[in-house]
Amino acid sequence: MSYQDEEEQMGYHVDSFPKDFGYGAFEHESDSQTSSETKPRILLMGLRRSGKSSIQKVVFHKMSPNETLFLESTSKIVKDDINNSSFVQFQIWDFPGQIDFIDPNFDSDMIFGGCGALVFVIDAKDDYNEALTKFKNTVIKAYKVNPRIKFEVFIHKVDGISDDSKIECQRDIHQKATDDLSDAGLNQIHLSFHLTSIYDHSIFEAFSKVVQKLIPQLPTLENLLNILITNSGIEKAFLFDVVSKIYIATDCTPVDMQSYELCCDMIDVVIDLSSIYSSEETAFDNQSSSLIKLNNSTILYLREVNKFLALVCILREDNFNHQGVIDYNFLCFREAISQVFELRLKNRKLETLEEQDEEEEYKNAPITNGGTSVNTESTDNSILA
Ligand SMILES: Nc1nc2c(ncn2[C@@H]2O[C@H](COP(=O)(O)OP(=O)(O)OP(=O)(O)O)[C@@H](O)[C@H]2O)c(=O)[nH]1
Ligand SMILES: [Mg+2]
Repeated sequence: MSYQDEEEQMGYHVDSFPKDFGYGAFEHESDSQTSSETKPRILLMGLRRSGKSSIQKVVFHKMSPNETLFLESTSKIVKDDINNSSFVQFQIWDFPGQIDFIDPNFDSDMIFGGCGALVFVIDAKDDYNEALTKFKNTVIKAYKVNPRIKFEVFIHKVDGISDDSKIECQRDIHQKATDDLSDAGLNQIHLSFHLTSIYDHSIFEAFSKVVQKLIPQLPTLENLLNILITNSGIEKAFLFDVVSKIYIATDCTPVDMQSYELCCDMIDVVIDLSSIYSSEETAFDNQSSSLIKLNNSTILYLREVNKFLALVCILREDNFNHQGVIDYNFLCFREAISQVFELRLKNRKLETLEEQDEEEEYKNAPITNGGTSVNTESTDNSILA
């Protein structure tokens, strides 16, 4: 069932972005769309009512946080395709809280096999001991099937909790979770912890970090951003996926929440205004840019990078005197990004051709060992790939 259908049935309203300003196929990719089976998966797991479906709806479907109060409990695995940019293509699987791994219908090889990241949501406002037990069992099971999974713990619903209590809660959960895993002989597993709430930007920030780990080109993107900021007098730059407002890369300077929030708000302003005053096609196109001067001599500057991505920078007003240099550097940056896309597309096409060749070779290989076709070369290649 698509989100649109669900939305109509439940009659809730989705704010901020117009409905048609959604994800779609990236035009360069139409001939090489990754099939949903091969897209990396992000699994959302955790106890019932911990907030999994709310996170998915708020981050990827623009549901306003208050509307999540009316979400019904999930009864079966809900798979959601995210095609937001050429770099970021994945599926999110939202699990029902009561799912039981001992159930013979739970095909753990299939579920954890193609999984890139497992997000385990723990309700910080609830007693979390039961959640930790479930977390331990989940990690043990998932790691056995696929040791490459990234394990991400969202200590969720931290709105209305004081900063001290948040830190104490994170420390306690971190300690207990790592102790549980070392008791199970799994010290080598790396866990990442995030304090999150759907009522502020923390959930977008945390999801940005989860998604970034699934982007193989991340170091290249970060490098390009570093080069851009050092040569343009920019303080901070984010490469945003415009629809979800998750940032897929930033430069190497530390991220502070306030700057991230400012940049998110800027995207909202730009998209909302241009959706009102321009046509559907031009709401976000290659002419899209915006400049906002703040009252503390700081400038926010947004430029379109491609159909799905925008660069949002924070810089001092004095440094903006050389706007020509900044704009020129930006064009070089945009060109470099498109080259990364092209390279990736070429590699994909090559991979597909190689796979086809291998299949052909395999079919034509001499038959030995009483009917079993043996072709060591192609087997080696497929392991390397
Ligand atoms: N205060 C607060 N409440 C939240 C937050 N996230 C989700 N909730 C609330 O938690 C309740 C449960 O949310 P769901 O998203 O349905 O939980 P779930 O994990 O999908 O539950 P199941 O589908 O039953 O497994 C809803 O009433 C949400 O409004 C949050 O960040 N803060
Ligand atoms: Mg749910």
